[in-house]
Amino acid sequence: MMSRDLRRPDLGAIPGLAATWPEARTLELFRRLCEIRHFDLRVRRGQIEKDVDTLIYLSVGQESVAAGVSMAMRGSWLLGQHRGHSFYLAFDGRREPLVDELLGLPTGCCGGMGGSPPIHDIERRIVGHIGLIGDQVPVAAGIAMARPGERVVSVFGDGAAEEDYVLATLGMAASRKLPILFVCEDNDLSVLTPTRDRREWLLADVARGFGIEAVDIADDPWLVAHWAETLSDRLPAVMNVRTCRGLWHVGTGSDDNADWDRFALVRETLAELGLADKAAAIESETEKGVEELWTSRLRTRSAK
Ligand SMILES: Cc1ncc(C[n+]2csc(CCOP(=O)(O)OP(=O)(O)O)c2C)c(N)n1
Ligand SMILES: [Mg+2]
Repeated sequence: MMSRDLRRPDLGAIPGLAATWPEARTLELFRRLCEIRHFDLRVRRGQIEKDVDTLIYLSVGQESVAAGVSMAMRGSWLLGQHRGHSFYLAFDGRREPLVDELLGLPTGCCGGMGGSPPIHDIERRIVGHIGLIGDQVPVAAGIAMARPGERVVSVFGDGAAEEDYVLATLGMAASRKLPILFVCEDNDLSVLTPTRDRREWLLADVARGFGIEAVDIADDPWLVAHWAETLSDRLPAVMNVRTCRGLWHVGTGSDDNADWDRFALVRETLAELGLADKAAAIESETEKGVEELWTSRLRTRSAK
């Protein structure tokens, strides 16, 4: 099976899954999605308006992966890649040092010098990325070995999945039974190169070859949360999640050619569940909260 054939918004779907969730849990899931989306849209605006002049990588379009995984794994160690605001927020990283970092303030989590890739909040077990794609995966294994009994989430892209040290780490995690949930945010792109021009193998097949349980699914957030929860008791495990990058690789541009619009699909499901009004209220609340945060940090910056 070629990777491209698996790029479908319903890959791995479990019909009726969302309807089995209690309303409060669904609304919490949607709140996390909205926080990520409105945060990154605000970062984008900040760069367009020249308040943000650092290196940024945005998760617009891919929000549901982090939101879904966090429903089961918040509190674990988290090692993400350069496109990491989504996981940082979903794993409850502190907001102010993140905004300050993007605004170039010394109170930022990297002293205002790093931009998106190295954002971290060690007290909350969120470890930053140095910029070499996939290198966070062996580091995640190191943390799992150094901290027996603590779970680790290791996030990487479909491009990074091709690095030898990522694949070697899967083998090691299998041999040592390390409690790591490996999450591949598979947007089918390494910068601008689609997967079909890079490889023919599937990450899930490779993982299974090592004896690791693996799923290959679309980014329906209920489905992502379902598998994160199911696999959290059977680690190590791999989730390859098909998702769509809504903006350019780096910065703020948009090429408007995403295979699907997950956020719109989630809104449709919420409407089917009779939750359209509550969802709309959550969306405007989170948007307002993000705006208030940015206004207050921008005010702090101009006072300096
Ligand atoms: C080891 C290494 N090789 C190459 C690069 C250059 N590079 C930066 S981002 C990127 C693509 C990453 O793709 P993916 O892992 O799928 O993440 P995405 O940007 O799609 O989220 C590449 C090749 C790098 N940073 N590190
Ligand atoms: Mg990619």
